[in-house]
Amino acid sequence: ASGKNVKDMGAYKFWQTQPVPQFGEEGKKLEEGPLKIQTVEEIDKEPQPLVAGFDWVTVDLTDDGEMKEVYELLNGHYVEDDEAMFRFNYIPEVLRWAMMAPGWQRKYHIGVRATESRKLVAFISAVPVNIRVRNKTFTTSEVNFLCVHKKLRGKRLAPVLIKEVTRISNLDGVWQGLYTAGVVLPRPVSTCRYYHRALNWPKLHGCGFSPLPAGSKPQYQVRKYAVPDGTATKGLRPMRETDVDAVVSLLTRYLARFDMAPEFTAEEAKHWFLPKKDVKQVIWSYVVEDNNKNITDFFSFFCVESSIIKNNEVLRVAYLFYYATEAGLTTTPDKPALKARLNALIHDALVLAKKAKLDVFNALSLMDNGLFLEQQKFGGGDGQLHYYLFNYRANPIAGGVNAKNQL
Ligand code: NHW
Repeated sequence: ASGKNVKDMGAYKFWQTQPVPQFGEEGKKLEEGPLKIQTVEEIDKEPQPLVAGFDWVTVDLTDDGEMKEVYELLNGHYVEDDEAMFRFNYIPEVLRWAMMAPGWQRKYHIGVRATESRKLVAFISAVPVNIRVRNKTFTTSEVNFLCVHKKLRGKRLAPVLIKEVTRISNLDGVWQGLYTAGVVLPRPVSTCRYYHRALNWPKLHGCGFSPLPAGSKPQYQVRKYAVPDGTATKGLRPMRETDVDAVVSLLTRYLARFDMAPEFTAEEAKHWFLPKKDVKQVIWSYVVEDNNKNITDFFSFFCVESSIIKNNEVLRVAYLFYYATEAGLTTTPDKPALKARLNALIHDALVLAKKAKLDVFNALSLMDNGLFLEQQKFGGGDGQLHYYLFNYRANPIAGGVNAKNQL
């Protein structure tokens, strides 16, 4: 991801005006909570005017034509790696899953069109998410897919889009935001590192994603990353709609172990974890059912493609999503048992992802991932993911760093 990596607040002309924790106050233990309190009456009823030649629109993602416009904007202009070798390719099925989650409203699919050509040139979106930070739970707008056409970069359009999604949220009585980015902004609540586990090493090598380590040979790498044909965990099966309540219960108890986590309703769990009848599958979720028909374990991963810019092919990338296991919930947490169980589950996740023809499996240094990343042959990547809260001061959440140190 591009952007500056400086921690000088003066450099952040826009962000220094926003209710976010600023650099320079780290280290002190602060009282957690909103930074700025306002009422709906104080919020502008109209958006800020755009420069001449551009109009605000809301995008109708239920319309295939408008969905295609968002897809094409992102496909050509969304996030790239530092060397511009790969760019996210969020297909409509993924965009629908991500932006039409329970509670979605069309007014949060905010676009900018060129007045004359009607071309969509910028976009930002949000969905409501209930998030718990330590012992407080609040509603946030989770902002994603901020994108400005490459020809309009550097013209301060991003701050205008961010202010617009803030205004729309505020008019709905939502005062907090949640977002992640590869760039450093004031000020991350947590920072994670990306880890990658090759599934299709020859393809990853061919496109420049995985170098051949010095002294190794391609066939050694292929052997290193080979996975068995079948899964090994007894009772493992795809999650079904009838599992939703059991999964929510298990996941809620498991996520209570962490300082920051979303809270899932049954409706949200259904949306986020159960595959839709789409042309292309986006989400894979599995449970382990024991002899007494109890759900003891759960894991999920989703796929987002990346375009390989040089040859227009795509990499099919799996991202580890939520997981939970009873092995992490014993009153005296037994680390060896948790470690063994997670390794077994993630090993099976790799088998299933390979079967689904995914090329690489990504995970972050968060939750309990430090217990399996090394053993499952994940390697640390260049990318970092910073987590941000808008209008909420929180002491840093160490999850990412701890997980990394456990390796
Ligand atoms: S992160 C992915 C963001 N998108 C991309 O990287 C796509 C490729 N890049 C672009 O399209 C996931 C443009 O470069 C963008 C910036 C649009 C990024 N987040 O218009 P200007 C998300 O979608 C600041 C926040 O001239 P530009 C999450 C930058 O620091 N701010 O730049 C999005 C500078 O401010 P400063 C970012 O290159 C969360 C200003 O933008 C940013 O033409 C949004 C420059 O603007 C980023 N990723 O366009 C926040 N990248 O203070 C939501 C740059 O330094 C907040 N900037 O002068 C919560 C709101 C909801 C609250 C509810 C109560």
